[in-house]
Amino acid sequence: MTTNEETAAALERLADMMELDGANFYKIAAHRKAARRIVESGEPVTRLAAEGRLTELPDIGEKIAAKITEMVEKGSIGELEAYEQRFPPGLLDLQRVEGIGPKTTRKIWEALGISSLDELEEAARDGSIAGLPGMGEKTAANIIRAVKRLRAMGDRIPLGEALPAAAAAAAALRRHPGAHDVTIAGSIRRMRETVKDVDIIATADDPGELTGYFATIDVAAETVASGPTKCAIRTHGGIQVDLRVVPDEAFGNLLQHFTGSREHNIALRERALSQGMKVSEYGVEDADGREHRCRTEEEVYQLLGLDYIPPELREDAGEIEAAAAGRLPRLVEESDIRGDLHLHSDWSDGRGSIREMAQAARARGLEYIAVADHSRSLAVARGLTPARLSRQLEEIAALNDELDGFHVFSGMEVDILADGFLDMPDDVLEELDFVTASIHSGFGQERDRIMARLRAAAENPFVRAIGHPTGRLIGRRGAYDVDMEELIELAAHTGTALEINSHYWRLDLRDRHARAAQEAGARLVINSDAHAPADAGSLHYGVATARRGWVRRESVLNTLTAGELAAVLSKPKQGNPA
Ligand code: DGT
Ligand code: CA
Ligand code: ZN
Repeated sequence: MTTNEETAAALERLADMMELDGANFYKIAAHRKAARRIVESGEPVTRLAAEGRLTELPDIGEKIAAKITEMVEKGSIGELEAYEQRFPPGLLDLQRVEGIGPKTTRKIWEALGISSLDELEEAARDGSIAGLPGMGEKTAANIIRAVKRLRAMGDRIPLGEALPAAAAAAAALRRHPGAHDVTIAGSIRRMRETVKDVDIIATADDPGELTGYFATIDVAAETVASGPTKCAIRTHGGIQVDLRVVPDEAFGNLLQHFTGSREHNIALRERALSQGMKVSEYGVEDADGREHRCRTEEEVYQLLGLDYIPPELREDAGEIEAAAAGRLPRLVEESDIRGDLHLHSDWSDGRGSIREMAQAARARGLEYIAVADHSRSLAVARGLTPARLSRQLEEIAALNDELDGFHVFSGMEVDILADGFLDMPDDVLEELDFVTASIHSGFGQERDRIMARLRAAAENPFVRAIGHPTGRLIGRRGAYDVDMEELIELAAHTGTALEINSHYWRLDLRDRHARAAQEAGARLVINSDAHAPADAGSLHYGVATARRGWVRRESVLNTLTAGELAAVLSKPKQGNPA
C-alpha cells in the first residue's frame, strides 16, 4: 500500500527532476507544496484517492491529484519514470548541496560525469571543480563544507514536521477509553530544533490493549515493533513514534527519564549521588535509603531538592545549578506574546490580505500585527516600491478605522542590500511604525562585509529589528558569516531588537544566541514571518526557541501591549550605554 510519505517523496522527486530540466518555477513550487500537504494530512492518501477527495486538501489541484492517484494505483508516476531514464538518481543528491543549484548540477554532470556526493567531494578536493569555467578554489571549498553539513543532518527531522505527527498520535491515544495520562516526551517535549523520533509515555488500564490499539490508529502506516508495554509505529510521513506504557505510580519518574536530555539525566544522577541519593527511571532513593515512586515530575525534582525545571531547559546548560539555588528564570510563555511584528501580505509574497492576516492573528489571541512586506529589490517576492508602499499605508489606515480592539502597525521587511545600503530611503522608512531589516542576498560574503551590512542596518535610526539574523535554514543552508558577539553588542547599544524568527526551518536566532543576546541586554522580538493566515500558529516554535534560550518575558519586545509598543515607537530608538 502506498503511504503518504512515499507519495510525497515521489512528488518531491518529480519537482527535483523538473528543476534539473529547467521547468517553470511555479509549476515546481506547486508540486512541492502538494507534497507538504500530503505529509501534513492525517488521512492516508490511499483513502483520499479512492474517495476522489484529494482536491479537498489545500494546494492540490486536478493535475497533481491525477498524479497522486496514479501513484496510489500503480505505485509510480509515469512522468517521473521518464525523468529517471534521463537523469541518474544521484544528481538529486548534488542538488541538495548548498550552493549547487540545478544548473550547476547539470554543468558538473555534463562536464565531469559526476553523479554522487562522494564523486562531488573528490572533484572538489582534486581541483577538477575549481577548473570548470565560472568556478574556482572558493567554490570548491564551499562545496566541501556544504557536503559535510548535509551529512551531519543525517536523518534528523525538523521539529515543525515531527510535532504535528506527535500531536496526532497522542490525540489518537487519548481517545482510547482505557488510556489515562498520555504525554509526548523526548526531544520534542524539549522542543529541540530537530528530532530523531517521537517518544510518547502513557499509563493505561491495560497496557497490552493500548499498545495493540496504537498499531491500528489512522496515523500509523506500519508497525515497527510491538510488545506488551511498548509499541513503535511509523507514520504516513515516515516518522517513527515509540509508545511506552508505564505504571501510574512511577509515571513521573518515567516521564522525567524519557524526556531527557541524556546529558541532563546524567548530571542529575551525578548530583544525586554526591548527596547520597539515587535517581533512575524507576524512582528516587533518598539519603535514608527510602525508595520513592513519583506520580509527577514535580515530585522527582522536589525529592532531589530542586525547583521544577521546564523541559526546554533540560540540556545540562546550568539549569540544575539554577534550580538548586532557586534562580531559574520565569520563562516567556506563548500567552505573553501580544503581537506579531513580521508577517507578509498579498502586497508582496504572502497569500492573505492584510485584513485576513489581522483576523488570523486576532483569532490566535494577539492584539496587533505589523505588516512587513518585502522591499523592491526582492523582485521574486513582488517587493514594494515607495509608491506601492504609500498605497498600502492608506489601506492600513482604513483598516484601523474599522477594527476595534486590534491594531495594524505599518512596517516593512526592508532588504539590506549586498552593498550595505537599505532598499528604501530613510525618509520613507521614517513614516513607518516598525521596520525590520533583513539580509536576503550576498550570503557568501566575507565576515567583514556581512558585519558592515548588519552594522549599517542596526545603526539606522528607523530600523527597529534585524530579521532572521543569521539566515540559516536548518539542514538546508548554513548561516552567513555573522560575528554573533558583535551583532549582539550592536543590537544592545543601538536599541535594535534581534528577531527570533519562528519559521521551523529558521528558528533564527537560535536558542543559545537568544540566551547570549538577553544576557548582553539586547531586546528580542519573536515573530512568525507568516506568509499565509494559517501560519499564525508558528509563533509557538519561536516561543519555544526563546524558552530554550532562557528568555524571560521582559526581554521580548512584543510582550508589550499595543499601547505600550506605540509609546515606545513614538520615541527614537534607545540603546544601552556602550
Ligand atoms: P532524539 O535524538 O531527537 O530522539 O533525542 P531524545 O532526547 O528524544 O533521545 P532518545 O529518543 O534517544 O531518548 C529519549 C530520552 O530517553 C532521552 O532524552 C533520555 C532518555 N535516555 C535514552 N537513552 C538513555 C541513556 O542511555 N542514558 C540516559 N541517562 N538516558 C537515556
Ligand atoms: Ca526521541
Ligand atoms: Zn526575510
